[in-house]
Amino acid sequence: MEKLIITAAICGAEVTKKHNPNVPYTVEEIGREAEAAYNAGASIIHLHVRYDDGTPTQDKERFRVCIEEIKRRCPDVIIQPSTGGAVGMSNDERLQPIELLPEMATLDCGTLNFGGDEIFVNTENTIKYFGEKMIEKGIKPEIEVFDKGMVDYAIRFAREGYILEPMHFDFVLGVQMAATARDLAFLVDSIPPGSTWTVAGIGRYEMPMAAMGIAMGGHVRVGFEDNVYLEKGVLAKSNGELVEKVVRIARELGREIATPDEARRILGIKK
Ligand code: KMH
Ligand code: ZN
Repeated sequence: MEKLIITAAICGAEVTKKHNPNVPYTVEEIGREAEAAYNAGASIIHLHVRYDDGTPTQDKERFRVCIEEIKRRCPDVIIQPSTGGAVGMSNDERLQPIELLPEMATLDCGTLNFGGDEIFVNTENTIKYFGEKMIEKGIKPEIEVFDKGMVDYAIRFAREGYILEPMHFDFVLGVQMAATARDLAFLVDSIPPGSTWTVAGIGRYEMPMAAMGIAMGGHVRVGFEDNVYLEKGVLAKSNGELVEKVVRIARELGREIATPDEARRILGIKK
């Protein structure tokens, strides 16, 4: 098995300090949380940014200063800005961070319910538009999959030239699609040979899904964006604690942890 790539989704757009006071908002807090995750073993930082009051933003300049702060603290980590942003943002608003030419960025491959009355909209044209932009700028997409149909969209759009292969998928389970072993196995079985994948379980499903990802030879995403608890009733003090827990499980299961450069090789990213 390849070494394990751990992605830390340190901030998200929806979770707040009311859920966990350690959720980062300021540039300094975002840098500190990225560093804690990196020191614990994360090789990729999945990045959303906030204004100091916690409001999510896709503002290019805010991304620029946050990325500079992260790179100052962990120069070799892979930074993966979100192009999902927050529900309700326009396409061009969401795409701003790719102007900074990050090594990776997310590419959400379908529309889904996002709690209450919220809908996270990714039409076919949106997916194609984002895919083309990422090819143009040489950015490796992480294809965000919340449902099986999104795998099928990615396969179709790759065939049509909007996404390059081999593809890298992130299965986000527990938002719309259930977070079960059966669902994860179904998704893994559905992606083209030669693809890579990671799994992110939401809320209480985070660590069970991480353990399954480790055992199945996939990769793992954890972090405050997906879950704020270290264990039942215990808030995590930092994203670092969540990454440390994944590292402990991986060690028990005999899986070594990838460095950022090893992650680049596994994902086919040229630095
Ligand atoms: N905040 C969600 C609406 C991504 O980063 O690409 C979208 C999201 C997915 O988090
Ligand atoms: Zn995200």
